[in-house]
Amino acid sequence: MAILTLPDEAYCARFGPTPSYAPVGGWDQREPDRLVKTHCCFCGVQCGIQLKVKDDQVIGFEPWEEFPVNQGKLCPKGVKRYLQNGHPDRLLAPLIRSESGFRQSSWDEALNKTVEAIKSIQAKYGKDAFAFLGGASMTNEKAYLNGKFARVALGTANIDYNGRLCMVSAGAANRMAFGIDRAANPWSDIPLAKVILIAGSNVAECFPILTDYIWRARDQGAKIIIIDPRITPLARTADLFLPVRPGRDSALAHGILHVLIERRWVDESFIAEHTKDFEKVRALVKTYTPGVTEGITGVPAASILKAAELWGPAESSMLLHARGIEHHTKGVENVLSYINLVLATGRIGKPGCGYGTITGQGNGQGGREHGQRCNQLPGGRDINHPDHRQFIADFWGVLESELPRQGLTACEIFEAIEQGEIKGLITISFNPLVSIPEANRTRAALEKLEFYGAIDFFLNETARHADVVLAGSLQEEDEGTVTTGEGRCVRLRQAVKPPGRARVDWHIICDLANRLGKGELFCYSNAEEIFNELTAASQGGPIDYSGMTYERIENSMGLFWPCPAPGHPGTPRLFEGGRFFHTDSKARFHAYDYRPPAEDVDAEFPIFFTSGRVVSQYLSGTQTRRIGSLVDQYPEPLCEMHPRLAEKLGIDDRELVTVITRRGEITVPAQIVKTIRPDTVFIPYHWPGKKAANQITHRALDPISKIPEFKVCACRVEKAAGANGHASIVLESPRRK
Ligand SMILES: Nc1nc2c(c(=O)[nH]1)N[C@H]1C(S)=C(S)[C@@H](COP(=O)(O)OP(=O)(O)OC[C@H]3O[C@@H](n4cnc5c(=O)[nH]c(N)nc54)[C@H](O)[C@@H]3O)O[C@H]1N2
Ligand SMILES: Nc1nc2c(c(=O)[nH]1)N[C@H]1C(S)=C(S)[C@@H](COP(=O)(O)OP(=O)(O)OC[C@H]3O[C@@H](n4cnc5c(=O)[nH]c(N)nc54)[C@H](O)[C@@H]3O)O[C@H]1N2
Ligand code: SF4
Ligand SMILES: [Mo]
Repeated sequence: MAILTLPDEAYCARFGPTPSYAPVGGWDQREPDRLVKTHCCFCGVQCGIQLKVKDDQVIGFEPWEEFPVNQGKLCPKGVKRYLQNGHPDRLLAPLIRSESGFRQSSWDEALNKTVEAIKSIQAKYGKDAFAFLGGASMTNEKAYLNGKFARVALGTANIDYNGRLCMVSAGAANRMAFGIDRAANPWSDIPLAKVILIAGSNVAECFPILTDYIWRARDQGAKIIIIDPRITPLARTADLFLPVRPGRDSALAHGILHVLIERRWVDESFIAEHTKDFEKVRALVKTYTPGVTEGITGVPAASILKAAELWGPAESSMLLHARGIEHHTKGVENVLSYINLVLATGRIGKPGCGYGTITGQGNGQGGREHGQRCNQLPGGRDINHPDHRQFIADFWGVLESELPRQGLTACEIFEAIEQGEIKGLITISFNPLVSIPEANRTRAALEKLEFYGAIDFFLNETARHADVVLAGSLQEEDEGTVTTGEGRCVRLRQAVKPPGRARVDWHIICDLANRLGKGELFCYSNAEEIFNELTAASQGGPIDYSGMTYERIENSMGLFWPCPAPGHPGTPRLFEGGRFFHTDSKARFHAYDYRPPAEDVDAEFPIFFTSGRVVSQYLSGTQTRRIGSLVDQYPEPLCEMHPRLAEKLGIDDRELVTVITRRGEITVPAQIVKTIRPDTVFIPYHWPGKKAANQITHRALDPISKIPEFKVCACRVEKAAGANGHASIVLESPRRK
């Protein structure tokens, strides 16, 4: 089997040795004690990987070629993910903030301090004054436990998670259109499609391994259409690129549907038999002629016609989208408008025909299923539905009347802290100071809290404001499962024990519950027991895992839900035979007229600002800004701008520019590229402090999903005051490995 940790000979012959690619201190050449088959800790592709373990430390990796999704392939982050467990910044003990900074403490002291704060805040201000924020990088087991802990041990309504910044627009739209929230197809369907439409996703940088599926389709003659304000790496190889103005996607989808109807490329019999409300959409899109649509979206009418001509008569097709259309105040409406194209042509529920929102975080799918969202109970149950409440109350052995009601969403929790309504907070696997809009407000809110506790394995920027930091576990330090972007539940394996005095996350949660007097409901001897409780709690619910066991998952390289019985094979492809998950089995069209973004460009702020990712950095950067070779690949945030805009402003490549919005400003070097619309600038958001894109974004929320409008606001761009020549900024940077 090939070992990928060393650059191969052919590579070295061509490029010479690659010292910067090696970890600090060089490659670890020792023979491992064992190889552990598990998954990458980063994106929703969840590539299979084998971790090399020596003396209870992760020292490297080997490909896991049998895992079908990536067949041994890994992206730049995947090949470096192993460097975290032995990292010098790894938290090894609980920390307590004192006058002179953080000091290490015993677990007893840290946990008691946390529990005392919970009790005193709740006694003084009520149960809901203490909030809990979870995350979707964690396992299904922890997502379930977070929800149970908040509702049963804390008794608070205010629990939500970082997927509120990520998957919720797609999730809401999926439930509205199809009655279920999951990718409709296994990715093995992608190479079978003859047309692939990708809206608002930089697949090559954000889901590198998924690119392979799209190229396989292309090799078999598929046409690729990309909709994005930037010519992303994948767009450079596409058949058709639609350079949409930020914040205009629902109009663009309506424009394409207009042409499909005019040219009679809609499947009237599928629409009649399997869907509802098409007539409302037909009436709505009448006015979205190619000319009108061009006026709104900036996409040439000829390209709109071409998109319809490719999609309309295709024998098979797949729609994929990600945050580019979802991070909007009309994120749900954008998704529903694109789904209309799939339903109108009836191409779903068949090999090579379907749909998928590309799930972001490692457990972006499972993280939204098991009850850590403010409106959700385990099994995807609705916290407002009396029967669902009763089922879970009985299952947990508590009174239905004691089960909290729906609470606030993630950004709303920070607003309630500002208002003084929430006084205490615990976060686990979330770095809101970097990841939610208007960082200055977030920082002020954190300082307003009477108590803040963070559970993490690195001291992330938010945790620096904590009173107590509880040293938790990395993905490879715990057992569990995650559900991938396909809807495939896979098994994560513990490779090593948490180092020092760090603890497995779920032990910390259970210990807190115990100290809050609810220990009897949080008695687990291993992660499998939590999983078995989770699957039992999901039985009969909208998200049914009740047929799954660790053994079954491992034996079949993952199981797709719904999997409602022990002998059930799981459901890789949804909607076969045109059967959807609403009670009448019909899918729903939705007719939302286009409306502009919350903050559109004007004379004072004439440029669109948008933000997103680069391939070598991950989310708020806590994990990847510590890995030297990933930092070298893209060391600091750059502001992408078109040469025409740069010329107008008199800016050279790598010269410092200041991007100003109504919230604040950020100064970074310019990166002049022809691959972005001249009316738009883009800055990746993986850095904190003065380099944080979220200093200038805004908290306008989608009314249904409550996702912030990360992908569009209005800005002004200027040559930085006092900027002299070409600059590189020295960032306060964590230690490197
Ligand atoms: N390298 C890397 N990979 C990651 C992550 C990471 O941080 N780094 N994060 C993971 C997570 S959690 C997520 S959610 C995914 C995100 O995956 P993606 O959604 O693919 O990534 P983004 O860069 O957020 O945005 C995608 C694209 O949206 C475009 N865009 C901006 N505004 C608009 C608009 O109005 N309309 C349209 N159609 N497009 C627009 C941007 O130009 C960008 O190319 O990536 C996952 N994978
Ligand atoms: N401007 C702008 N802002 C954005 C976006 C954008 O496109 N533009 N994208 C948004 C999106 S899609 C997302 S998903 C969010 C993500 O934003 P966050 O969720 O805040 O980002 P992360 O970096 O994942 O922060 C998670 C923290 O969890 C820790 N962690 C990871 N795994 C575990 C675990 O298993 N256990 C414990 N205890 N800790 C763990 C990491 O060390 C890190 O400190 O950012 C959002 N913010
Ligand atoms: S594609 Fe995603 S899961 Fe695969 S190696 Fe890269 S970051 Fe990890
Ligand atoms: Mo995300």
